[in-house]
Amino acid sequence: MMGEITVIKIGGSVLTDKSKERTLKLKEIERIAKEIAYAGLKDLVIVHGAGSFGHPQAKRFDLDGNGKCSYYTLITHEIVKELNRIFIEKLVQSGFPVMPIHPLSCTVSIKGRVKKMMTDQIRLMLKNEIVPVVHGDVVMDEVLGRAILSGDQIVSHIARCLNAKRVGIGTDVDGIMDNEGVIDVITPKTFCNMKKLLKGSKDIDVTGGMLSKANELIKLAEDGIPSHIFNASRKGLIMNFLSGERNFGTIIRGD
Ligand code: IP8
Repeated sequence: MMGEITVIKIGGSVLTDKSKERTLKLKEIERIAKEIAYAGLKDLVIVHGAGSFGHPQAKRFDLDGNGKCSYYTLITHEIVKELNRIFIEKLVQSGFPVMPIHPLSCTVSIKGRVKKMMTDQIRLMLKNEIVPVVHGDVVMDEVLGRAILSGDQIVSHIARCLNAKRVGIGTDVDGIMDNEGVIDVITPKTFCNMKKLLKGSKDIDVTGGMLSKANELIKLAEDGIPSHIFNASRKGLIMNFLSGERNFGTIIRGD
């Protein structure tokens, strides 16, 4: 039986060193796998970003621009799949029942936005107490030929389809900041004034950093699904989020 669904995204900057191509933060991946396993939440969907296992390659091959070479698309997909396999391996070693889902095989986009993503297999996994682990990917696109799909967009799509109760976005910063520090709560109304404070990423990021993340989550909040951005690089916060705590990071909600 499926209960109330939680979707958590672990950013690529938490799992990999974004300043060096194809470089893992293996100790961090192990810690995160243990925290998720320890929290023991089964009605959970995990999504992860690509970090240095996808962004530098997509940039080099111009996959966020006009590059259409199918070989480069394949290489980029294989690299992010490699990160997914390693994360899955650490979750399994921590005693947590997971299975991979690769968006390229179940998603079609139109101008870089999800048009269709099959979620039946996600529902069946959850019904059978298996936690799906999905990732940002390159997918076939009806207009562009292929497009890079961020984990953030995948999070909001899955959260809507499954009517998720909670959405957590684990990044390598403490939340959304203004000049005085972390902003506790953001709503669509307050977001307009703070948009200008948000920037892209300092490292190579073909999907747009904090600004596109916030844009995605504001739309989700308008549809009635709140989300919580927090620092997943700080020990214990993933577990705290999964246990229902809310006194850290930034909450994005409808009003
Ligand atoms: O790291 C990007 O996903 P994100 C996916 O969640 C690729 O933005 C292949 C760069």
